[in-house]
Amino acid sequence: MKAIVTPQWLQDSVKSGRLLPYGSYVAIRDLEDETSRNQDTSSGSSFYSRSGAERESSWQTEQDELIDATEVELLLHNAKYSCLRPSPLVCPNQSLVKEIDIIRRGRNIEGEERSMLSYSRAISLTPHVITEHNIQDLRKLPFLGEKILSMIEEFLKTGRITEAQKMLADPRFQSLSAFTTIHGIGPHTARRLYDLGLRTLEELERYYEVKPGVSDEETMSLLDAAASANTEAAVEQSINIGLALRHDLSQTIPREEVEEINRTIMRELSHIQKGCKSVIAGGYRRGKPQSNDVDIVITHTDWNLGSQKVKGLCKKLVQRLHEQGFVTHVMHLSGFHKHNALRTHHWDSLEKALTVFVWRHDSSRRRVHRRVDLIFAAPEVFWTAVVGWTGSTMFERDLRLWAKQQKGMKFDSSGISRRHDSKLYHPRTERDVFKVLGLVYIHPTLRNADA
Ligand code: 8GT
Ligand code: MN
Repeated sequence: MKAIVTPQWLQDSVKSGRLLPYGSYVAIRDLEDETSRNQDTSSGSSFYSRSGAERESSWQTEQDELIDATEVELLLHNAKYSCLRPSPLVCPNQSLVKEIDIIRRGRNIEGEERSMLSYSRAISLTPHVITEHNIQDLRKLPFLGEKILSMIEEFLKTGRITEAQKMLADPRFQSLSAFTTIHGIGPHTARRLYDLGLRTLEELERYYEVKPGVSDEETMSLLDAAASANTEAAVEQSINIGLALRHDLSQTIPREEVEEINRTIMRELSHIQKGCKSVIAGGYRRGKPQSNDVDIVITHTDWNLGSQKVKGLCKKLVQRLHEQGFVTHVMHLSGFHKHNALRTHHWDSLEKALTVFVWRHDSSRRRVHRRVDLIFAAPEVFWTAVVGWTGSTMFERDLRLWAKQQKGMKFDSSGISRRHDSKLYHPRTERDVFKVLGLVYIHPTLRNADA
């Protein structure tokens, strides 16, 4: 039997550190009605009214507002893979998680991948309440190392982790951290810039000859160089844009604006191709009140012909958004080849555009530049793309690991395949994605396995 409950059940359970009886949280409202209303928040406004036939084709439905409590009970709190565990947005150990995250960031900017991963893992493993009394349980987890355990102990005693505090005070950590906040600057580039003697973002601006707030808007020429995406010049260009717009791009985006950006983009898209639909993925979908960017996954509602209809749409849409004054820059545009054999720079072979969006002068909104990622997927891989772009990063990592190590399958945003015979799966719903991978469905708001 299913027990469909309201998100409040989850919030209260998280607060009390255990799953509560769900009797008083059962959603008694008319489910059918509720489901169709919820859908509207994630698809373009022009596609609200669906014909009966369309409504029946179940692959479009997304019922992810309500939570099935019986399913949550099937999840394993101490499992190694975060795709087997429920990870709520805010956990009772948030201050501990933040402290460990400082060390994780330190490892990341120094390029110490393996060490960084063990801190990421430790972070994802701490959603339940940890006290001095149950630290023994934590010690039983074979995948938490001695060093991190003693840090947790130190935190429980003193409310601080010495190594994290040292790191925060380290000028090198401060410079590298600041540098990596700029779009296009990863740990490697940050260290290279530091070695050149650069220390502050102001110095970076001078080095790149960038004026804050001013960026030449000729970057649309990148559109034509699309195939050569991720060349040195393109990376350089995106650093330039990231630096020039850093004061805008560092401001977070509230949920209402995320939704409005999605509606606006889908309205523009409907002028090019009717019958598309979208899901806002990323942190928004995991329930974050504020996002750093907007990730929109788009497909066509026609299961059979959709694949043809989305082909080449990404570029057309970006061009139109630019003409209409909504997109000022394109940092990256890719996926116009069916398969990226080397798979070096990107995780999947979907058509996508990483853009800078801004409200037009005629809009009542403030003109703050926003990072918006547009991802196009054929219907057969729409839900794998949505799962792949919903995150969190640790959740995705474990999903790929789980598929490979436990199921002999390969998961990425552009599809699921079986390794031994390359059989491809075409899930029609998000639940199908989990089913194919042999996993209990995990509600998006329970995929917050990062800090
Ligand atoms: P935020 O935007 O508020 O910071 O939070 P977020 O939405 O969780 O982070 P994000 O950096 O926007 O990433 C969203 C998800 O997309 C992450 O889970 C990440 O794993 C995934 N993702 C990328 N880049 C790429 C990519 O190139 N391909 C695929 N398939 N997934 C990606 O960030
Ligand atoms: Mn995002």
